[in-house]
This record gives sequence, structure tokens and C-alpha cells, in this order.
Amino acid sequence: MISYSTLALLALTATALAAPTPTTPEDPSTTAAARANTHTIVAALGGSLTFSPDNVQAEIGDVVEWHFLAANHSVAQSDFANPCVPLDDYASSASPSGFFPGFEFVTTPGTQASNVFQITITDSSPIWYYCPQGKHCQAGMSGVINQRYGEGDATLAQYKRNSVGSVTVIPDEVVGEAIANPNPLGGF
Ligand SMILES: *[C@@H]1O[C@H](CO)[C@@H](O)[C@H](O)[C@H]1NC(C)=O
Ligand SMILES: [Cu+2]
Repeated sequence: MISYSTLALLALTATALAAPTPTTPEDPSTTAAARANTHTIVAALGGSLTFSPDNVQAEIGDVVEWHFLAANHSVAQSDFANPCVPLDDYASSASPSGFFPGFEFVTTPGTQASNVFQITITDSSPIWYYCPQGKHCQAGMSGVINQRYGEGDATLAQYKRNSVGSVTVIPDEVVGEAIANPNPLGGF
């Protein structure tokens, strides 16, 4: 006889196999009550030099997952004051802190790279990021997670204006690891 928990697992598995959805249930074995969301961001949707969406609000515990379309993009963390430059170039700590999973390359327009990159949100501070390829950052290929909306707070619009006159720096080491795309044939 199939137990209730087996049925619940089967139901969850079916959900996980469905086409891309904006939210994914968290592993039921770790937290039964709380549910974390996965926020999907697509690099180069429709061939544009953008992240879509480029302004995401995420709760602590949520996952942000970047998918990469053609041709050759990545995501690197910066700070607000220094757009298009790795966070580590300005961080006071000697150990690397800003993420950069390396470049993701795919040739066929509209298809996804075989890897995605995920971070888990651990606090409410804004996270600024850019694509370190060529002049993509200057063209507006950048984004923010948890921008603040108080008077005088740093905005993504200002980051993008500042990036126009910036010079892109490719991080000199990989920080974080891309993982296999859970749904490489899912369309965007
Ligand atoms: C992707 O871009 C990076 C950075 O410009 C470059 O080093 C790498 O060779 C490119 N990959 C391919 C397959 O063209
Ligand atoms: Cu790019």
C-alpha cells in the first residue's frame, strides 16, 4: 500500500518535472512549513543585452537562478558604486566574496546553456550584478536583487547610467559554481 508520504513525494516530483514555473517548493524534508521561492532570471532574452527581469525582490531563503541564452554571457557581482567591476576588487576582505560562475556559451539562438547559476538569499542587502562580457554591462546588461525604495536609496536606473562610462572588468577567478540546467529544453 502506498503511504501518504509517498503520494506527497510523487506529487512533488510531478510538480518539479513540469514546465518552468516562477516558484518551486522547497525540499520538504528540511522545512515542512516554510516555502522558499525560486526567482528565475534569463540572460539575453530574445537576443537582447538584458537580464529579465533585472529587478527582483527576494525573501531570505529564496533562490535566485540565472539561465543563459545565446551567445556567451555570465553574471558577476559588483557593488552599486562600481558598476561593471567585480565586487572583490573593492571588498575589504582578502577572500573572494562576489559571485562569478564563469561564462556560459550556447550557439543556437533561443536555446539555453546547459548550466544555470543559483544563489540563496541570506540577508536583505541589495545585490548588484552585471554581465562581464564585452560591453554588455555598458549596454544595460545588469540587475539588482532587493533594491531599496527609500528616498535617496541607490537605484538600478542610476547603476545603469553610471555603467555607461565604466570599463568592464572580468573577474579573475571563478567564485561559485554553475550547476546543470534542471530544464534545458524549457523555453523562454
Ligand atoms: C566567452 O567569452 C569569454 C570572455 O570574453 C571568452 O574568454 C570565451 O572564450 C568565450 N567562449 C567562447 C566559447 O567563445
Ligand atoms: Cu552578456
